[in-house]
Amino acid sequence: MSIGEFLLRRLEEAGVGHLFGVPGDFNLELLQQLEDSSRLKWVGTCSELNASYAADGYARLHGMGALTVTNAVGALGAINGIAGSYAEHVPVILIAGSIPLRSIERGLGMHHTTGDGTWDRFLGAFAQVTAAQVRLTPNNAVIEIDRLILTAWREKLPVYLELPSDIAYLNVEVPAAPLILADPPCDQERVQSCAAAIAGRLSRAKAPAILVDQDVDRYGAAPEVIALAEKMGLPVAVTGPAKAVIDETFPHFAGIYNGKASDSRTREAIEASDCLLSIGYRPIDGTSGDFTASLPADTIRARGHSVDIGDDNYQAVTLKEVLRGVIDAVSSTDSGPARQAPAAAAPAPRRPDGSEKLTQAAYWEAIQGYLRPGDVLLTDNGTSYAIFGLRLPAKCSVVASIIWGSIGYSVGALLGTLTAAPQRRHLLFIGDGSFQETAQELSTMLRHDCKPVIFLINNGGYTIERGYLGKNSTYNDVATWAYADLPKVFRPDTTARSFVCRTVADLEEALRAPNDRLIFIESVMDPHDAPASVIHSSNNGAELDYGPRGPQHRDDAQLRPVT
Ligand SMILES: Cc1ncc(C[n+]2csc(CCOP(=O)(O)OP(=O)(O)O)c2C)c(N)n1
Ligand SMILES: [Mg+2]
Repeated sequence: MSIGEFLLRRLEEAGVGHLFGVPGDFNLELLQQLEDSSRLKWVGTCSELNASYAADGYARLHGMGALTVTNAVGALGAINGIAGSYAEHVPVILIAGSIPLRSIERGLGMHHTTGDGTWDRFLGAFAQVTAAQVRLTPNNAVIEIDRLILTAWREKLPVYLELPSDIAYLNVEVPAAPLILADPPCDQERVQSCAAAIAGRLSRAKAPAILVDQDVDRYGAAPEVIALAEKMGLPVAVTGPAKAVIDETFPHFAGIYNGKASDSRTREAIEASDCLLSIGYRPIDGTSGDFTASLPADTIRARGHSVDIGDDNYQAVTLKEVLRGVIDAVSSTDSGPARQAPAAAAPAPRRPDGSEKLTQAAYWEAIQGYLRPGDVLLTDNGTSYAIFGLRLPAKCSVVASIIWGSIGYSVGALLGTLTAAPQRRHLLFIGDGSFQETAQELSTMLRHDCKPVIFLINNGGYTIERGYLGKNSTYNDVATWAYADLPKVFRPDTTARSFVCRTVADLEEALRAPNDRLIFIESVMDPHDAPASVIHSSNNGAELDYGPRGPQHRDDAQLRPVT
């Protein structure tokens, strides 16, 4: 089989049904093989950055994603998104069609290189932000393709493959057996003693609890966490990046833990626990309430492939197997209702008069009412972070880049989630500033007749940043676009429904539109209107970022909470 065909076959066997990306002379031969074989579906994007975001969004719902780009100019366009996948633990396969081996062996300078006879710079760049990198050759292709795909899947991290353009059509001997995505078997003694140690500690504790970070989703362990919590009646809190990983309608769901910024009951459940099972917890500013988090001394730290309990470190164990062992080892606590009441829901509704100017408060209240079970919610950085304060119906998913936090991510990611799960309803919450980074990918959604609902907040700029610094500064302003006209620009024969909402009544009308086509809802709001949680977080961020002598203390330098 040819090397290119084998690569496509392996991707297909790994469950990857779509390939995102942008063509170039160095990957056209692989794209021709894709077209000839019809193994994967091609989804061309407007930019490599957006392709990297799309593959990431796709992987979050589908388990793995892939993109192909051309040498260097394409690959470096995608590197921001790939680094984001690395930070957010998302398995993405980046295939860079690269310069022919002939050029490398003969030292021929080529376009899309730095022109100085070097070839390894981009492998070096990607070594910083991927779990594995390789330049394929006819000698290594069979082994390395499997190694990289398996590494991405096992580590939940991106990988980078260079496919030189002159080898894709060469035939090599390939295995007949399909690629099986599986972890190496655990060491059974280690799994059993680890599970017994966790079960013993949880059972002896008076107030045991579980803290879930996003790896629980990546390793597919949410059903086990829920089963354990149910059996023992344990409260389960999540970090922001893990919002919706535990169904928020689950009776033992205890809210979002974020140090001092948490609801008091959530904080109590975690910090006053005498045995906390924390799973994949990564303390950064946004998951630790700006480093005010204080986990109990007796915290068990479980990860994808290892567990720390007191002095013991368990290796050769996988999260799901450990949790299954714990579930079997603990006895059922007939606790009846949840020990820990779930954290507070969204603020009590206030009935605004329909003709009132739209405010952030009224907006998020209306959005809360719009949500349905099973929705996929995407959010970008900005005041749209308010979705973290909403109470989600059953079976919803949240896709956001909280740790990496690259604005514009959510537009590309939306293309990916729509491609991965077309049967679900997808809602994007984004600000004008973030949207301007990657807006053109809307055209790909229209091209493929996708039907998301896009909620865009037009507040003239970077409101979340105004809470750090520059409350009235022009550097926080953006150009005014006719956002709601864009569907027409990107697809002249579009049937998308577009709305511009300035009042509560406008928004209510837009929300009544049926979901039978793309809906674009632009909501115009005041640049100084922001949810209190977002303003607090920005104000705290400024203290961390600039220190006590920073410019944020000047008069009127910062958007502050309304008192
Ligand atoms: C790629 C990138 N560039 C810049 C930033 C810094 N940044 C974070 S949020 C933000 C503003 C977002 O503004 P908008 O999307 O309009 O949201 P709003 O707060 O106005 O609702 C900026 C510039 C970033 N996170 N990522
Ligand atoms: Mg804005």
